[in-house]
Amino acid sequence: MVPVSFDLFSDASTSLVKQYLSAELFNQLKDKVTATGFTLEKALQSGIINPDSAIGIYAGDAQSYQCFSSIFIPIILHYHGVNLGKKHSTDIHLVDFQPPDPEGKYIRSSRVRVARNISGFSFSNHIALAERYRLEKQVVSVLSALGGDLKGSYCPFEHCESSQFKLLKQQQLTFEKGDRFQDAAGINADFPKGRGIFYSDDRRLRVWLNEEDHLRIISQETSADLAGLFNHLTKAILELEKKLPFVRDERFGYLSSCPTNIGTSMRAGVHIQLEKLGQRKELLSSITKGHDLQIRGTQGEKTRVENNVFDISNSRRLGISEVDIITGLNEGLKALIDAEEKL
Ligand code: DAR
Repeated sequence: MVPVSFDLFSDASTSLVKQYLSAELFNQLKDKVTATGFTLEKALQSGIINPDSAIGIYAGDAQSYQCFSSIFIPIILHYHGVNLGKKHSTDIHLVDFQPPDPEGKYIRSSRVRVARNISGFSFSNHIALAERYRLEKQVVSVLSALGGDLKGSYCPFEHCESSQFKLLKQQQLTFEKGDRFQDAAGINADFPKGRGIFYSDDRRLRVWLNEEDHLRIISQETSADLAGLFNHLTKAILELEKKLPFVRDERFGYLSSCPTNIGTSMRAGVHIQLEKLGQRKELLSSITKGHDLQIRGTQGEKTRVENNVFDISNSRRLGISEVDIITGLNEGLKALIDAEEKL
């Protein structure tokens, strides 16, 4: 661990935590410790080691958001652009709207995911190995009881045949060791121990266990049937919520290790090929921004766009409901497809 003192960020650092962590705030927080032993020093590791971090801080448990609230709140206000006086409301129910690209002319795949953490356990960047095994056992017993079209199987990485792991990777069902930001935060500790992937028999539902958060519950398919995908995920979330106590805060919604993923913790997006709009970046950007959508590279966060295939997803997660996210994405995609066809 990199020892911290006030002048802890390099001049090259562009992170929000550097912007908001004043000397007095640092001195006020540096000796605080949460019940699980999480400290400011641990929270800042990734942002110190990676000056190009956008945020630069992770929570190690639910209590971090209270214990270090004087640094988390300004970052949350800046990133999510919300008024914290309002409670975050959850609205997650079945929806019914037409797909934005019924013939699949543009949309190559659709994906909706939520992050969830289980009460009583440290987050992925701070959890001890024994605790991670206990968490894995508790969650897998609930996943294994899923029935109907959610029924599936769990593959623990450390006992997964390399041939099976290769197959899961080919089917893009699994996840790899975390990137350098996650690594510096502690998310890769003891990898791959206590990690694994659950997938339903029809492969539409996947649950990553102990990646950046305890659970990443994902519904994914190659069609553009956003409503069907969202409804499938909603069923899974509501089923799991009956037996797993998800960490949720009145103001911040569902809590996650990275403050960018709180609130709904939902990212709903598509891979969409826009040959013409791809040559009109300012038009593409104005339409996405106008619909609260963000553009990522083809392989996701911090990657580049290949062959005009854009990863387009919701930019808001907090102060908006799950249903508003998916209907907003649908409206935004219709506007993009309309613009593409007009060019
Ligand atoms: N790389 C970290 C986190 C950014 C948000 N993405 C997540 N959580 N995967 C940063 O501070 O840039």
